Amino acid sequence: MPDSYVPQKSDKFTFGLWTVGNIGRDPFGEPVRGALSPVQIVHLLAEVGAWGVNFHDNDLVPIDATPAERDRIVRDFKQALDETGLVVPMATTNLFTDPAFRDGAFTANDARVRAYALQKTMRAIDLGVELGAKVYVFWGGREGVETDAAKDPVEALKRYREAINFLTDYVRDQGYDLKFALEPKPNEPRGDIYLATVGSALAFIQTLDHPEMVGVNPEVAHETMAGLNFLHAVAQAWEAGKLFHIDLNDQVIGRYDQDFRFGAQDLKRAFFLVQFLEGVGYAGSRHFDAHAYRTADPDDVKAFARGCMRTYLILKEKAQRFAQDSEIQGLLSQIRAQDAEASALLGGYSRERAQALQAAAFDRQALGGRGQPYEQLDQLVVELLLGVR
Ligand code: GLT
Ligand code: MN
Ligand code: MN
Repeated sequence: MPDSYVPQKSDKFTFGLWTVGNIGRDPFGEPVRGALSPVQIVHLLAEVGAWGVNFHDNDLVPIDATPAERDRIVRDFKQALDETGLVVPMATTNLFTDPAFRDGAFTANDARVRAYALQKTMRAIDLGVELGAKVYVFWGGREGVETDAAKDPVEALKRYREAINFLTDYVRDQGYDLKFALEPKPNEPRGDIYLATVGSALAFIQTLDHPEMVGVNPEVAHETMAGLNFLHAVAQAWEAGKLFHIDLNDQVIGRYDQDFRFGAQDLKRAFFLVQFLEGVGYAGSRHFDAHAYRTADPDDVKAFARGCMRTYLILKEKAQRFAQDSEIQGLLSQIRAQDAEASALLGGYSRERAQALQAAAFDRQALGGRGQPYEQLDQLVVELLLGVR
């Protein structure tokens, strides 16, 4: 059967080294899969059809590597990129695995830890830029607390701000073409993490010295863990000009941090997300920050990666069908039809408009008596996704 769901470079599908490289360790169990080298992962991603690969500094260069080891690893990695044509659109810092960061990095109570975190991040930025990254992600997995007795939350935000300001100035000083993307998460691995949601990150960004350099990297699972509507978070980021990157995966509300294959759990929400990203013309990476089930063997890991991209492309096609479906579009034009006389009452403030509004007569009961065919519309969406229209 001919297949139109084969990923193309223009789809901008990326994976982190840590995603298909996940060895299946969890808090209760040891690894179930052997570690792949970065070079092997690049070849695996090329085989399944990805466009790019992202990494944390220590996914690529172990934290204890000597300068000579670093140079060899980076050289081999670059060679694998050249051989496969894969690009590195994004890089980030691991500020969470090493015990040094047990109380956070930029918000740790120990000033020496905060200073080390800045040094580590500057070096990781240099590495990311060397490999071509244009977006630099900050996921503050350890930036939080288990007990609020430990840190003053206002002081923590001040420390966070000072760190991001320092690093935007570093990027400017180096003349790098690099933007930052803050990745919010409500909890896990800390009991509570600062800047827990996309909304809180967006507000924080406006307080920075160079807000134009800083956007967000929303992740499906992270907003979903908090029970929030991911599409709304993405839409707000987009509308603010701050959707610099996106982490696609899936998650059941209220469960542990699952990082499931994109679309594995909630196809309907995934559909509305893809429809949004494609509809507004989001031009950044479609990054899958997910990993295969712990039960997966190496072949199943490839099936996982292919599945993320294939589901995205199928949903993209469904969005085109949605736009072409005459019944759906008919309902939408009925729902969205605007009454010209009423519309004239709306708009920016003027004294005349305020007076016209004050004088207008509204038939409240008629307004309340008017229903909307959202059941019909939603059922059509469900049937579209189920493949019967
Ligand atoms: C980590 C986390 C992700 C972040 C990555 C970037 S690492 O796996 O769960 O959500 O995007 O640091
Ligand atoms: Mn996650
Ligand atoms: Mn993520």
